[in-house]
Amino acid sequence: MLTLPKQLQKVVPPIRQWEGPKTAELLRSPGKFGLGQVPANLVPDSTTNVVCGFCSTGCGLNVHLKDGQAVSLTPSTQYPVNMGMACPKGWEALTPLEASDRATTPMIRRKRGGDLEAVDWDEAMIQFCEKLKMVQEAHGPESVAFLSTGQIVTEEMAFLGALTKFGMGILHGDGNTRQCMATAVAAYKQSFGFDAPPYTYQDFEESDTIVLVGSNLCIAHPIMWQRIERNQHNPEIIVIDPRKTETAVAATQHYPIAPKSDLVFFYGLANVLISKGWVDDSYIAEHTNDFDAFREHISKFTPEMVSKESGISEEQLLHLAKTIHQGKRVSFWWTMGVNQGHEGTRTAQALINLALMTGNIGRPGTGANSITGQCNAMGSRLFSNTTNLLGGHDFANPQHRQKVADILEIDESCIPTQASWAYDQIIDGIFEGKIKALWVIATNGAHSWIHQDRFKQAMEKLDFLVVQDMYSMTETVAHADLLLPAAAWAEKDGVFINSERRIGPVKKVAIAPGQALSDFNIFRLVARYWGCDDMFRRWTNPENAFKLMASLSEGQPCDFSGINDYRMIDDCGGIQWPCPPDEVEGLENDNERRLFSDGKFFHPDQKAKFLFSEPTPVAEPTDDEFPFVLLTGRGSSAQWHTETRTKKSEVLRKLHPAEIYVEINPKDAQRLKIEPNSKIVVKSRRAEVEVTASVTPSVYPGQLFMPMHYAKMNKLTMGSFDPYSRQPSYKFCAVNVCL
Ligand SMILES: Nc1nc2c(c(=O)[nH]1)N[C@H]1C(S)=C(S)[C@@H](COP(=O)(O)OP(=O)(O)OC[C@H]3O[C@@H](n4cnc5c(=O)[nH]c(N)nc54)[C@H](O)[C@@H]3O)O[C@H]1N2
Ligand SMILES: Nc1nc2c(c(=O)[nH]1)N[C@H]1C(S)=C(S)[C@@H](COP(=O)(O)OP(=O)(O)OC[C@H]3O[C@@H](n4cnc5c(=O)[nH]c(N)nc54)[C@H](O)[C@@H]3O)O[C@H]1N2
Ligand code: SF4
Ligand SMILES: [Mo]
Repeated sequence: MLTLPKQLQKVVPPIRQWEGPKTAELLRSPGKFGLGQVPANLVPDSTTNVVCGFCSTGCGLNVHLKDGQAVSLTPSTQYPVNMGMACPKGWEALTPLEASDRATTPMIRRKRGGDLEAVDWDEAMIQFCEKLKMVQEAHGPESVAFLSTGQIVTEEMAFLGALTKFGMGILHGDGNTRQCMATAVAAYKQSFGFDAPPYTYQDFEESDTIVLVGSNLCIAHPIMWQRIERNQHNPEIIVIDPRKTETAVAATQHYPIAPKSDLVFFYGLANVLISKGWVDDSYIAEHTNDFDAFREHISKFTPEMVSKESGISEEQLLHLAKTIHQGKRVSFWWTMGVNQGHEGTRTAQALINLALMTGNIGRPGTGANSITGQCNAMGSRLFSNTTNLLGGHDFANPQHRQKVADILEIDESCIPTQASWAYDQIIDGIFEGKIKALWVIATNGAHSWIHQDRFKQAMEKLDFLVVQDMYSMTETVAHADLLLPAAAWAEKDGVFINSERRIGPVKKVAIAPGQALSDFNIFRLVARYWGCDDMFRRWTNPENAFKLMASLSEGQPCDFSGINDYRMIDDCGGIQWPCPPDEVEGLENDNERRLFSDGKFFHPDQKAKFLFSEPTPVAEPTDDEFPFVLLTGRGSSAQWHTETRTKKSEVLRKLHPAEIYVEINPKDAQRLKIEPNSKIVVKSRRAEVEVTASVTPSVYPGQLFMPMHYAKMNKLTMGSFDPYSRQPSYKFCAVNVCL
């Protein structure tokens, strides 16, 4: 907790309190912040479509209302994403709202080790502003940071980013999207000139050759997998994953490559394609740069060498190359097996290169397609105001700053001229004493960040930690000095942007418990108490904020300024960007958008770039002491991340093991005399964790797999980062097992 030196108290700027009646009363009165209000704009006894609040698939769910409140839901048959389907999480999406550990009032921990005590919003806001201003005053603008999320609505992300950076003078903020999508962002920006996943889900159905790399679609994106199941072209489904995952079992070809041998493998694959002449020369010549240098670079990745590194035989490599060559519509898809790697950006680009050189981009059923994770990761990529200036702009570009300032009617000098530190740099900054206060919004880093014990130490080092969450008992809340209670998905309005760039509706169909407020309204309160609310006078509600965002997007590759209001999004079944005003006509009947059909990319010369590097070794190779590679990831379609939400559903709890477990190959188990379902210890250089042994051939000898959903998992993982994206390498560290 922060104790303020006497002399400093004088210099802290006064906190501007709410004018007129006390905040709590204002919050309760209808039409202001809407606490406890019956949801507006909906017919009381009707059905309305909202987008699911878990994964990036963005399924449409029909919420059935009684007296204006949600009573149940069914998957929407009309929504173009899911066509009547939903996974178990979607069906259970309303259950977590009812949990008994919902955060219902702001809470303060007055002394370290003490309990959180309920306070009203007035006191919470005064404490929040006083403490953060004190820290800033004493230690400068770098000393306060925020960590946010891919799971709040886009309007909230934009508000948070603008409030902190333009209004509060905070320099550094990042999100859990660093753990997740940063690699894809860096790869696309460098290769295409803008962060632009090019596909539409229809491509799953149109493709005749589907290459899934480090992606366990059946578990992580079950409804995307259903879209593949609807494919009428008898497609080859190729899975490249060290594990025999549920998706690998369902595929027509599985290449169990050695963990983190992807870069070498794909360079080798490119080499085979080139040496056989299986490339599209005219596409390369017309639409790309630097192919010759790329060809030169990969010439040393001979089948023999690649086979040795990846464990995939030369014949198999040739067979894969041939399958890609024979495909008329080949699509490449990747997720965390690529993004969460020490050379993830170049690996993603190795896939982009394959699509470019075979001309498999811009046509139905093709593409170099990064699948996102969280419901609104794509919203955060454009509007979190962390690595990009709002709307995919550049902090360092004076014209961009001026444009944003003009649209928001703020002074250009309020906008920082550089992007923020990345997540890991913020954590390091805490250890270096540069960051003293942290505001965490809708992410649970004390469970999900790498090298967990170190993360928790960092939280304890802070002078002041604010956590804004819908629950009062998460691993991160356990360290908080102040808890701000947030309304959840379905208790607020806004939009999510799904993996295929579709902007879809989120609606207030339920009332948040107690004093909990939507994140949007918490940001309004903060602006007011901080004294910068004049700057945000136009951010009166999410829809008005949406209109500002639409203006900010104008002229950008993500231009959606043709969308006038929420109703239009609803009427069209969601709208994919880009959607400038001249592309609005006929949208209701033809709502599929794919990028690059004209072969024009977003670099100034409109060409895509071939990018490549020398492969590099992993940070922590296996050795005699730690002979196993630990892989981590999603465990079941019923579990969501740190399980704050999904564990609240009795139905979902029945669909996965209750206790932490590790998957180990039968040969290893036999050798080490490990009985199925016995307790064993997994040990890394960071920690030891007791787990249940799940003996299964889905992991290969020498490898282990642990799902990320159990609290202790990330005690084992280590911090190593892709140099371009600074995304952590969650999927490789050296461990051992003992009885
Ligand atoms: N049920 C459920 N669904 C989810 C989520 C959830 O928590 N639960 N989370 C969502 C989010 S945020 C995300 S980011 C996505 C993640 O979706 P995915 O990326 O599909 O899921 P993961 O299980 O993390 O990782 C995918 C695969 O990468 C493989 N892999 C590990 N190392 C390597 C390697 O070196 N090379 C290759 N080629 N593959 C490797 C793993 O074996 C694993 O099967 O899922 C989303 N969907
Ligand atoms: N070992 C390992 N670790 C991993 C991964 C892995 O593959 N392996 N994957 C990584 C990936 S890809 C990701 S995306 C991260 C996810 O990591 P986290 O973001 O830490 O996981 P969540 O459980 O989704 O945390 C979201 C938090 O926000 C709260 N919340 C939900 N809705 C709202 C809301 O509307 N407002 C507010 N204020 N709070 C809300 C939830 O209660 C929860 O505490 O984990 C990463 N960690
Ligand atoms: S697939 Fe994703 S978006 Fe669809 S219902 Fe399941 S969790 Fe929700
Ligand atoms: Mo993620």
